[in-house]
Amino acid sequence: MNDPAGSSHFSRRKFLISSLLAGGYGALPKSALPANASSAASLSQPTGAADYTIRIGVALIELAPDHIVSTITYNGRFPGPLLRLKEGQPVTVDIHNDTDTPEQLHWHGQIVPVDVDGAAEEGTPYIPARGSRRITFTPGPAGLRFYHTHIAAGNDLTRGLYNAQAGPVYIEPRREPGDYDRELFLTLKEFEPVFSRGGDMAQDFLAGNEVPELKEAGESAMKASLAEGKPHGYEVSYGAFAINGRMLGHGEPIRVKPNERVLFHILNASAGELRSLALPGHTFKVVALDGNPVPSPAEVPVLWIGTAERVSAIVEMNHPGVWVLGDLSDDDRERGIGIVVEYAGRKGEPWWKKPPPFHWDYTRFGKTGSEAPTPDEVIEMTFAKQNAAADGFNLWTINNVPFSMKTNRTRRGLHRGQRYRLRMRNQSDDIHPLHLHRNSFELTKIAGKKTSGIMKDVVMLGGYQELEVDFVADQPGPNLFHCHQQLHMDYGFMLLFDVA
Ligand SMILES: [Cu+2]
Repeated sequence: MNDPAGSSHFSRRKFLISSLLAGGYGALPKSALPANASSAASLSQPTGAADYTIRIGVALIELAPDHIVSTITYNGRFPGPLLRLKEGQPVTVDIHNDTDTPEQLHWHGQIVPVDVDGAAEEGTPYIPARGSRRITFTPGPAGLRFYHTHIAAGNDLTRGLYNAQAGPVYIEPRREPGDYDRELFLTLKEFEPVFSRGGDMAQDFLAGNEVPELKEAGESAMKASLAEGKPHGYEVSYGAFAINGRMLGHGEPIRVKPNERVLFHILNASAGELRSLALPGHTFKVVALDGNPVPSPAEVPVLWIGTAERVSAIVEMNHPGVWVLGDLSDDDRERGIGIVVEYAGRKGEPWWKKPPPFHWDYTRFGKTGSEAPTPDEVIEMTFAKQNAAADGFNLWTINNVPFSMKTNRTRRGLHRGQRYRLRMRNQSDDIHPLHLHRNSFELTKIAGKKTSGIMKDVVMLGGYQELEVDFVADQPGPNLFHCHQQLHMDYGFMLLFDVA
């Protein structure tokens, strides 16, 4: 006879033990794990020690003393351990999956082969449930990258990036620019996702104008759907936000000295949130976007960081006090997205002051007076939303077709070595953070304004706006293009470029 109380007691206990185990391992160097720690699936793999070991498993994360969440993590913590790699120096990573479902671990922003990239759509093998995989790759390009799960969540908010499966990667360049005193890594993330209807955040922070023709098409499609009696498609909102896994006021403050120059490496590891950050009385000198040095470093009062984007910015600590480095949204900041910056010898309540309105414009970090080379081919892409068309979820299309692995309609062949320009048009009012695996884009035109020299692997396309980016098709095999909002990529917003 099963004793319901007994069995639940057993599984609870088992859960606690596995989270304790998971919590016990940080980013361990060589041989730090017992040799028999690997599971059955890895028995046929080489037995030497890996450079890094990552364990995927459920753990409890203390966002604040009275706010503890259970979620899937890397090594029992959030963010996952900072992996410091060296450009061009091969690294071996053991990835253990202690969950009951197969996993993918994606090396975001790195140029690596399909076998290790971490996307099932490209053909990367899964890390089996209760199994493991050992991978070896050569890190690059240098700069701030990250690793995260690449599992579709669909309508299940316990899967994919709705969990805490993300961590920073820093690939040390062969030569480090040294215009700062120390560096700090901040990972932004939300917790406790719930479905909501409509009610999107204000999305008017990107510089540039809407294209009337795109707006008319998007609005009339929406109107027609609502007239048919359809509700607004589901969105996702969140109960708690954190920087480096702690809600505002509950982590250690960033302690600084006057005149210190701090290089912040900021990663937005959200499933779908676009974030802003300001530090009252201070400015950010943006030196790199998505880990790539920008041609024209420039000072800005506010950072806007789309889903999966990274910003590296130097702050000169020249305004002593106790401050909140936080999101411009009062609501999100009160629910945790901020961190206290405390000057030596200063005490008291941290101060917040909302900065004046500021539009984020990638082009101000671009080359001036020079255009990108002419591409070999221009690919036109229009993104559109079919309101609530997939069981109440919005369905996303590229040139009217939602992604499918079953047809060839969402694959496109490219010639190796050719330079392609993606001319992208957004027929929706959402901002889409667009990502191409195993490549970097060069931004060439944003909302009508030409630019060059800015290399990124994610770029935000504003509501009803246009954007052009170039890339050279030099990675053979499938290269996955998608919107980085979990909800959008899971419902159609993907395409495969096959380079041959
Ligand atoms: Cu999107």
